[in-house]
Amino acid sequence: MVRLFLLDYGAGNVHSIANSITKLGHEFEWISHPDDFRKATTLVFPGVGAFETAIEHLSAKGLLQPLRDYIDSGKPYFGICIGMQVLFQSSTESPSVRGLGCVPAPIEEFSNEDKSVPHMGWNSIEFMDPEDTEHYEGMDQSSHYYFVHSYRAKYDESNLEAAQWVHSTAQYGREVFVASVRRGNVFGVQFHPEKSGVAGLKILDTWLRESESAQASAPTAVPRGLRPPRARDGLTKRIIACMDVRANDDGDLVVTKGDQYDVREKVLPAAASSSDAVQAKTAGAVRNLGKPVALAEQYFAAGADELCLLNITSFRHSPLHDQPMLAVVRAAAARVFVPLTIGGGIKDTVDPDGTKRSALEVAGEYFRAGADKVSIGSEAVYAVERLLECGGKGDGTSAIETIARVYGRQAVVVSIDPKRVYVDDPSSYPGPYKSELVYGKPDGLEKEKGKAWWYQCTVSGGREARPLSVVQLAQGVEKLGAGEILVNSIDRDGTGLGFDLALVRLVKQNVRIPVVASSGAGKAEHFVEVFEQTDVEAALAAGIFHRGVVQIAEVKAALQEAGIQARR
Ligand code: 1PR
Repeated sequence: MVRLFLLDYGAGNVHSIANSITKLGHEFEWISHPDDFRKATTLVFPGVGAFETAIEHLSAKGLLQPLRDYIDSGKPYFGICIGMQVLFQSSTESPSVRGLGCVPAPIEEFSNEDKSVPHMGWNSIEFMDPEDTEHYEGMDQSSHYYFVHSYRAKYDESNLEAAQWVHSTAQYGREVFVASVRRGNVFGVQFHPEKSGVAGLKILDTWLRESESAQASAPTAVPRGLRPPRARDGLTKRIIACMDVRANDDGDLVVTKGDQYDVREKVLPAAASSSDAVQAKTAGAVRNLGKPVALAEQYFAAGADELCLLNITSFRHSPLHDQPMLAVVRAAAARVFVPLTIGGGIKDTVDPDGTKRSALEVAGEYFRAGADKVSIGSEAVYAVERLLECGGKGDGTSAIETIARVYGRQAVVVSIDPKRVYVDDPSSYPGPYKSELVYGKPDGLEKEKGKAWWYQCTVSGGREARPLSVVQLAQGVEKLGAGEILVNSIDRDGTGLGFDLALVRLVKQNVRIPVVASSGAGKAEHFVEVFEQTDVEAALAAGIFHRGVVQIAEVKAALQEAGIQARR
C-alpha cells in the first residue's frame, strides 16, 4: 500500500503543499516521529525558510539521520526548495551547518551586483536533456514556476559528479543555476510547485501518480557541458491583486477599498433627488466590494501572479488563535495556488486575556495558516526610527529581524505608505531631504507642474506622518532584513492616474531587494509604463480589479504586446 508522508520541520508555510496534495485527491500523513520514515513509501519534504533553521530543527527533532537513511534506502523522495537544498553539501547561508551531502556541491548566495536578491517570481526552466521526455516529471519548458530564494546551486559543468544530478536549470540575471535535480529515487526542485498555479500542480500530480518503481529509478544524467547564459533571463514581471479586508458595520469580513485610504462610502451633502436615495442609504458605510476568499479565488483563476490580503482592522478583541483573518487565510490558501502575502497587525500584540504575543508568533500563525509572506507596515517605520537612533545597527528584536531569521528574508515584505510633502521654493529648500526632492515635469500632471516634493513616511494606514523619508525607510528595512518592499502612494491610491513613477524609481534606486509598485493603476497601459520606466519587479492594483474596470488578462496582454515578459 502506498503511504505518502510529508515532512514538516516546524517552520514556514507547509500547509500550501498539503492543500495542493489534498486538492489533487491524494492522501498523506505527516512525519511526526523518526519511526514514520520506515512506514513511508513516498516522502515529500516541502522545505521553506532558512537552511540553518531547517537542518537545526530536523536535528533537534531527531529527524535528520532518519531522513538520510530514508534517502539511502532508495525509496522515492521529492524535495522542494530547502527540501532540495538540504541534499547538497553545505550552504553559505550557514557555513557551520552541513547538508546531507548527496550532491557534492555547495549552495551559495546570488550576486546582487546586477539584480535584486532574493530571486522572487515566475521563471522558466530548461531541461538538461530535452530528449528525455520520460523524465520530465510533469515539468514543461514553456511554463513558468514560482521561485523565491536568495541562495542557489550554481550550474557548474566542471563539477562532473554534481552535474550528473542536474535535471534542469534556470537563469536569473547572468547566473545559471540548478532548478531541479533527478537521480535514482531523488527528485528535487528549487521552485515551489505548490505555488506555481496549474503548471505546478501538474508536477506534483505527475510525480504522485507515477509507480513507485518509476519514482525511484531515474537514470544518472550524462553531464552536458557548458550552459552559457542567454541574453535575457526568463523571469516575468508579476501582477499582484490586493484585497484590503475589514469587518463592516455588521461584523462581516469584506473586501473594501477607499480613495486615499478612506474606505467609507461618501456622505452626500443632502440626499435631494430620488436617484440619490440608494447612495444615501449606503453613505458612511464601509464600502463592500465582495468576500475575500471568493475574490481571491476569482483572481487566481484570472491569472494573478500573486495575491495580497491586508487586514486593515486590528480585531483587538480576538485572541491571536481566533483572529478572523486567520480563517480567511486558511480558506484562501486551500483554493489558490499562487503566493499569498498577508499584512496588517504583524507586530507584538496582547491577547484580551493579557497573554503577550510576539510579532514572530503572529507571523508564525499566518504562515501555518497558509501565508507565504507577511507584510509589515507601521512596525517597520518604528523599527527604522530605532535603527537610526542606534547609529544604524539593528538590535535584533524588531519584527523584521526576528521573522527573517526564522523564516528567511524572502518571507518578509515591508509595505510602506509614503505621502508627498510639497516644498514652497525648491531652490532655497534647506531641509534634510534635498537630495531626495522630486520635481514635477513640464509635461506631467497639471497640479505637479513647477512643484517639488519629498516623500514622508506614515503609519496607521496613512493617518500619522513620521519624521522619516521614504529613502531612509527603504534603506533601513533592507538593512534589517526585509526581502521585498511594497511601495504604496497615499497621493495616488484609488485615483487611477497611474503609478507614482518618481516615487517607485526613487525607492528602487536605493535598495537591492525586489520592489513592488502600488497605488494609482487606472488602465492596463499603466502597468506597461511602470515596467518600461522603472526597474520594479512587480506591480499591484486593487480598485480597478475589484470594480472590473480592467481584467488581469488585459494587463498581461498589454505587457506581452510591449515586449515585457509576463506569465500567461
Ligand atoms: O501598519 O502593519 O498594521 O499594516 C497595515 C497595512 O494596511 C498597511 O500596508 C496599510 O497600507 C494598509 N492599510 C491601512 N489602512 C488602510 C485603509 O485603506 N484604510 N489600506 C490600508 C491600504 C492601500 C493599498 C492599495 C493600493 C492600490 N491599502 O494597499 O491596495 O494603494 O490601490 P489602487 O490600485 O486602488 O490605487 P500595519
